[in-house]
Amino acid sequence: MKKILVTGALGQIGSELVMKLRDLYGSDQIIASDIRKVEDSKVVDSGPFEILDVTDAKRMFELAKTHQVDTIMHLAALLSATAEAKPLLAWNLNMGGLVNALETARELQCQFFTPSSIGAFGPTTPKVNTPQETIQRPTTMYGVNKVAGELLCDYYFQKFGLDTRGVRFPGLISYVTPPGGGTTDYAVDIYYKAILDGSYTSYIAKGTYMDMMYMPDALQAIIDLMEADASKLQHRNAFNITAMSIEPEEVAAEIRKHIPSFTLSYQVDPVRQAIAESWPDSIDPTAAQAEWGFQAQYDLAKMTEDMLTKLRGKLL
Ligand code: AKB
Repeated sequence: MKKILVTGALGQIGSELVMKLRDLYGSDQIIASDIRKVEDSKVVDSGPFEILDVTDAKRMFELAKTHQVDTIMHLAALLSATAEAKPLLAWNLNMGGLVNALETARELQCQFFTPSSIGAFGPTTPKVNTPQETIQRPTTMYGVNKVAGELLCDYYFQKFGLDTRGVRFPGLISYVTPPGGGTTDYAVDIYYKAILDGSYTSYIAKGTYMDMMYMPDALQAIIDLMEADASKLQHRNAFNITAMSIEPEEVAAEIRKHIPSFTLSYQVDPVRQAIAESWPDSIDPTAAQAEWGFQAQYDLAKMTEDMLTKLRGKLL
């Protein structure tokens, strides 16, 4: 039976991943951790929870050792827009946290997962159907962290034989925990505002395509990749995965099928727009499909219907 330490467990991915892992492997098998504790949180209340600042290498190692974990899922990180506002903090947290998690995994011989992102690409990367292996010269601190992270995970596999695995996530959309400080967050905010106000002002310009994915597909991808036959994995740490390539007008049109009066306007944020323009329009997930059977279940229409239904239940 797996015993998994999850860092950043109260974040956008962590708060849903922990619950799914507890359903799959048992509540006591999943050690959730985050830099702070939140009251009335399902993650905190449904199983073991530990306070962990991922830049504290000693505490991370001790926690992993005490709980005798065999897997580390390292999610704690600053997202792209926050990292651009606080680049040194991003370097220290994103890279420091990752190297501490990898070292803990190496010493305790754990299987290891950490996400990369479409942010690992840059303006000189081919923009459409971006290949699995291609130019990676990102122009953001987040992107620099993600490329370095992909390489570091490959290094730990090649040098130490550590079973490191990862995906390049697109923007993730969920009704459970809002993201914080990302460039793709508009695609979450738009659904909340559609329900609450019937209108949304987008900070991302009309016609700006980015890859996105609904959270259930993202969680399933993590589980499938971690359970995949290691002998079939050639890329290991940076599989392109995506469910849809969309821009604000397309999301609005889909929302209007359920809320006909919904209106969309724009007040473009130059910082997040520049980040979005430096990223691909669409990425090619064929390596993930071929090597471990990745397949998204939700397209824009199916996701929109589910988001609006769930958010109505939550917000109204
Ligand atoms: C962000 O916008 O920073 C993230 C990402 C695509 O990695 N959602």
